[in-house]
Amino acid sequence: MYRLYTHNDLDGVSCGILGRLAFGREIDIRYNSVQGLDLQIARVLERDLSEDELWITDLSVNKENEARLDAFYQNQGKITLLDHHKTALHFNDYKWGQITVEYEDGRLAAATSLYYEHLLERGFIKRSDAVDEFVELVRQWDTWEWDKNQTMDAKRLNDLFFMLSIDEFEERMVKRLQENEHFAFDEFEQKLLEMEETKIERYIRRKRRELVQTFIGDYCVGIVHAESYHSELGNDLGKDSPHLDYIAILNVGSKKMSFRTIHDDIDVSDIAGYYGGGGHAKAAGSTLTEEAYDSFVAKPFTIEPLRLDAFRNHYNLKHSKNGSLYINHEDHHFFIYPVDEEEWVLEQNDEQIQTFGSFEEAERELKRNHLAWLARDERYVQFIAQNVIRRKQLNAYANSLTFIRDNTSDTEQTFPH
Ligand SMILES: [Mn+2]
Repeated sequence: MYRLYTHNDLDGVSCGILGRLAFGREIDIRYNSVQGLDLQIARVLERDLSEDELWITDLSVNKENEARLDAFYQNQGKITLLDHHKTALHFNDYKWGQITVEYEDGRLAAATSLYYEHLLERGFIKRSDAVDEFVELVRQWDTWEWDKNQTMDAKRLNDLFFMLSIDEFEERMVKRLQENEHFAFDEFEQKLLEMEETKIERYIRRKRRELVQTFIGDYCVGIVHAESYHSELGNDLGKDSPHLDYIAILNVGSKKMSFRTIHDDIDVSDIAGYYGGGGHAKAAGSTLTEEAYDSFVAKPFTIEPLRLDAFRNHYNLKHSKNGSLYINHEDHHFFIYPVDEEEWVLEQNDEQIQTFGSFEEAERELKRNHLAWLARDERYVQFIAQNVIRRKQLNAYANSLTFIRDNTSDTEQTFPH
């Protein structure tokens, strides 16, 4: 018997699909959550597995199972653990561990692409264009390379995965890959996907209005509570607010949290690791511990959500050489304007607080530390008008000084109060 223990996400289940393609009914496939795997592994290792071959893909095991698996391997047991998570790299110390995070050409690895190559090498599966294409979509989805390459079918594949049960998805995909030369969605799936895309867009718009911002440790964090679409949320909210170091997505019901970042200099697997979880540099997760609950749920509870930058403006625009006006919850106003290309001034309530090398840096500082948003045109026009009036008053004032000076014969100046 062949046995596969794999993750219950798209990457993990696609390993199952490959296993089914290779071995049909000769393979026993178990889809597990990160938390559920260890119990399953402990249980199966109690059985007589002398005739069996085992794979664990897209997941790793705890210390006890690590020792058990090594003993099993030393005892002529056939086991391979294939994973692509950085947090699993220490399994490479074992002959039965094969962890690849990145290929030599710079592409990131996924469990599905690693298992496909493993099965090809062992001669268990036949290469085909359809399977190549399917594996590549899964790889791009799981490594988030689809976003950079705009491989929308990779995202659609994951959407479809979430719309169907695991069994139904597995069955559909196995049939598709066996019968077709190339991988494609059928008409029914395309219709479903269109509806789903509209639904996700609406969900993200609603969640954006619930996003709160705070500092936790050294990081400026965006926090949102959500049960679904964590990847899309993390990505869209992160891009919408690049001043945030990462986005924390909380599910108090399931006591889980996900971390996502769009920044290359931030590694959210460190943050997840701190709370006992793990993952990748750009996407990681952990359980919502009591400590995490305090930092991410209790303390930020009274913070008002981040307001959206005005998006229908014609005058008050970012990067404007005439200046951009921002306001915050305390009704302070902030003005960013260029002195020249390399010097941007940030003013708070008409007083300069700092200068920056670019508009982005000034806005980042403003958004991180003053929680301000781009004001609407009406407010901008009012602000500019007041400034014109103020300037006129200043000019009149300066003129009056000149007038006074011109009318005094001595050099002493009289200042009106
Ligand atoms: Mn994976």
